[in-house]
Amino acid sequence: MGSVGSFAIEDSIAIITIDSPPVNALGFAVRQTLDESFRRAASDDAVKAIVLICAGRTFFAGADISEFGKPKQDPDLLAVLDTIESGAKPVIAAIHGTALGGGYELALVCHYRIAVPSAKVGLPEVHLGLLPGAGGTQRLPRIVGAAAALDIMVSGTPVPAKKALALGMIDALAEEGRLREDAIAFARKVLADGQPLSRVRDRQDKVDPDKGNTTLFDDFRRKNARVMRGFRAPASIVQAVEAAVELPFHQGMARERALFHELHDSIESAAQRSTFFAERQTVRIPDVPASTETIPIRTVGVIGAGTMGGGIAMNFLNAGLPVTLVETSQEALDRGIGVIRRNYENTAKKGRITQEQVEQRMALITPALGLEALAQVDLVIEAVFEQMAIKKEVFAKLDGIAKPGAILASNTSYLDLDQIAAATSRPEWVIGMHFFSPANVMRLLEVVRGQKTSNEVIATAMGLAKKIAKVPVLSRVCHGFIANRVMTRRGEQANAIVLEGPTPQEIDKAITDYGFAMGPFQMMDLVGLDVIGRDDTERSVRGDLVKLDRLGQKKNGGYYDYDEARKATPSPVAASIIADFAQSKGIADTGPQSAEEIVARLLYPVVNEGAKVLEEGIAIRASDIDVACILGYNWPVYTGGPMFWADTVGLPKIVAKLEELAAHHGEAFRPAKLLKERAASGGSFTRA
Ligand code: T1G
Repeated sequence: MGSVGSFAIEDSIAIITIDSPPVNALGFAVRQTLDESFRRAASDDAVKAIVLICAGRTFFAGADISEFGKPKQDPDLLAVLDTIESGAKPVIAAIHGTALGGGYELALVCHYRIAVPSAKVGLPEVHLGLLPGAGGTQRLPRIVGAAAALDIMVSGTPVPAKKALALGMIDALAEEGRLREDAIAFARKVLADGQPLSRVRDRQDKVDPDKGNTTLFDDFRRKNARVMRGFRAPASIVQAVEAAVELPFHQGMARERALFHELHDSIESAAQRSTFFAERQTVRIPDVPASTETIPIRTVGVIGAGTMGGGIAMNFLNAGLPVTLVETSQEALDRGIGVIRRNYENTAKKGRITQEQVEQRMALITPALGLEALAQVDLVIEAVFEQMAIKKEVFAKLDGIAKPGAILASNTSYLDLDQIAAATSRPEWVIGMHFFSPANVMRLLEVVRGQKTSNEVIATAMGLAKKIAKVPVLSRVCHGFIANRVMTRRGEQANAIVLEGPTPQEIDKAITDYGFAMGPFQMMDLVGLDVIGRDDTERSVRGDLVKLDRLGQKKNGGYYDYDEARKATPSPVAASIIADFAQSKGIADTGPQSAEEIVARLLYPVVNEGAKVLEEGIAIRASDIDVACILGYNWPVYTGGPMFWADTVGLPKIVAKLEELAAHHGEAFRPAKLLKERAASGGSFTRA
């Protein structure tokens, strides 16, 4: 028996158990063990049926992503699946946890699938820039039909067991906690029934009806154009499912292999696989050992029930933690709680939570009008107006109210956390927990460590992030921390080059074609020019537009004109304001012309700022900067984020362009020392 499994026979049923923490990924040792075990079961006449089960937290969670890009080690997954599927004895896959990717594809070559109600099955390869490459694109349509298969594989969303049963993705539910016993009983029943074995690959009844139905696929592409935009894998999945419908199985498998290899070798998939691991790397802090004791957080206080405070509170309510929500007036409190309820009601209308869950979460809120209500909470998160004086006042009061051992967190997005901590007698207990709006949706949580923040408080905040479904990125104190600081460079460049010839629509198109959902001018019009430029001191195009009461989408247009349906069209008024402003500044039309040049001008300074954030020790690692930009600013994940993308562009090319820009536009473009060093040494930011 291989090193990661066990083989037992109970009354003619072979039980093959794989135990390869943390998630029974189908790495080399697991594949070897599976191959040996199934060959043994096939050759042992005492064995009449086989149960395949996993120990630990989950059934196989897929191929071992860490093996990608490394030399192949036989037996490869397809060979192992073939050994299982070509056997003459019934095989029952016993599923708990999350049978995902190659894990569920392995279940599909078994003759039957039984799962506990808490299990989920799915094919999430699309999130890695891949498609199910072990037969999933050919077998799943043969079980659920092409339409359902497209949804499952293009969304990548795991399917809960009960729904999987209804779809036919599994054949039976086991009792929670009795998976092994119920799987063995299921195997006995299969033997007793004596039905001839049927293989998923041989079924045509779910795919034949769609032969020639090109409308099904064209409609799917059209309906999903927005979410598929810029990605390669979704389009390949659609092609693979078309092959499942139109071609015999073995030809469909060949089509799947070809499409899989194209994706596997793409930069997009390398970027998305890198991001998968980068998101899990952020919790590793060199000077805060993983063994650091954390503080139990059972109750939370949120100061401010506005957009941010309400969204922050929802994260903890979703995790079942009671929240004391503090405002300065009953009217503000009622409004804030009303917004939270409406958010939950809308989620319930979409079927994502039940009405009962809405009420359960609302019942966890304790409204309060004074900070005194926070005297006993374990964690306080302040989300008041972004002004240092106000924050200092709040923290000074909190210092006199909060119990010893309470963590005092600020949601500040730019301000100096050390100054805020200094307003208290307990700076060790002060930390930044910077949520991104909408706080109940965006997965990034920037955790800001002050000079004096204790390791226990840092470890607690980083651990709490996972509990509230966030990905934490640790930052030291600087203006804007990580994501806001590096992405501010993009906004600055957009405002600069719009004076040098490129129009707002040309700049927005260049950046949306690069992969962002929205360009900087579309974003400013959406948020509101009076909001975005609220703190501006010097004259700007934005300020001139506001003076004309052009506030963006909400009023009279902004950089664009809008019709009643808020459809944007280029604005002659904005063009004239821009031209006048440029003339007043003596700026000539010397800006970047091509989309590629616009992207370089907008994003190379972001990379440069990332290098500075690294060399100043604000961020621990380059991939943390990528995670922060992908999860905080929707930087297109298939580029890997600014630092991964810079490596694919080539650091010397970026340095040369920045030097050229510095010569024309000043020192702000001068490449950071670390960037120049990496470029000169042939190094990179994110390559191992
Ligand atoms: N390969 C290698 N390591 C993996 C892994 C995988 N598939 N999945 C998880 N890990 C590691 C992860 O890096 C972390 O390591 C630890 O396990 C716990 O993960 C041929 C080609 C299963 C739902 O995409 O969705 O099959 O940081 O922190 O929140 O068609 O992990 O502790 O050292 O995420 O409880 C398809 C990816 C692969 C599933 C558990 N499968 N994994 O979530 O724990 S491609 C996937 C997940 C494929 C075939 C194709 C989640 C999880 P460390 P975690 P979790």
